[in-house]
Amino acid sequence: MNAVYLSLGCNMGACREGLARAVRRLEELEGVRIIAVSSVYRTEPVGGVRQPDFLNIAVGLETELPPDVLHRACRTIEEELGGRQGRVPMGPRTMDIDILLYGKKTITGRDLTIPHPRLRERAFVLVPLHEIAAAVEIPGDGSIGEALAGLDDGARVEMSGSLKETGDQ
Ligand code: PH2
Ligand code: MG
Ligand code: MG
Repeated sequence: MNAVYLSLGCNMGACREGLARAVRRLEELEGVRIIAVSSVYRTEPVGGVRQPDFLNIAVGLETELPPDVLHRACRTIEEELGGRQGRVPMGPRTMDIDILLYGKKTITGRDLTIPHPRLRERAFVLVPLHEIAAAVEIPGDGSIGEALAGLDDGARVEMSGSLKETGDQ
């Protein structure tokens, strides 16, 4: 069984509902068991264009699915939930699902790099991930807790309840 951590983000449409639906769709995948879901964080957009704040969460799961199969399944869920509209790089999207860590594996592929190449640089990824996986190791690179302690990202990240609560966005 592999412990896998994902980052989910949304800044278009009904995001809290969309994130909840995405988690349910992940749970429904054959061979996937959700082990942890972080709080919801309202986060300042990083990079790209002027755009609304994001809601971000981190999700931990156990799976036997190989990385490429899980990656395709995440793409399918993104598309079902509206995909990325406008296709602006780093731009607004209804659902983005990124694989951050896949057990102790490192993968450098054309479509998929694990650990996620910008994992250590982004508060909107590390803060939610730290909530559910502080002691988890980034292969060859220390723990999530150490990565967060060394983070140099002033971007705003605020806890904003859980997926079970209703809210705006
Ligand atoms: N995703 C991006 C680009 N910028 N900023 C925040 N705060 N949250 C995101 O999920 C995000 C982003 C591209 O995937
Ligand atoms: Mg992303
Ligand atoms: Mg993505």
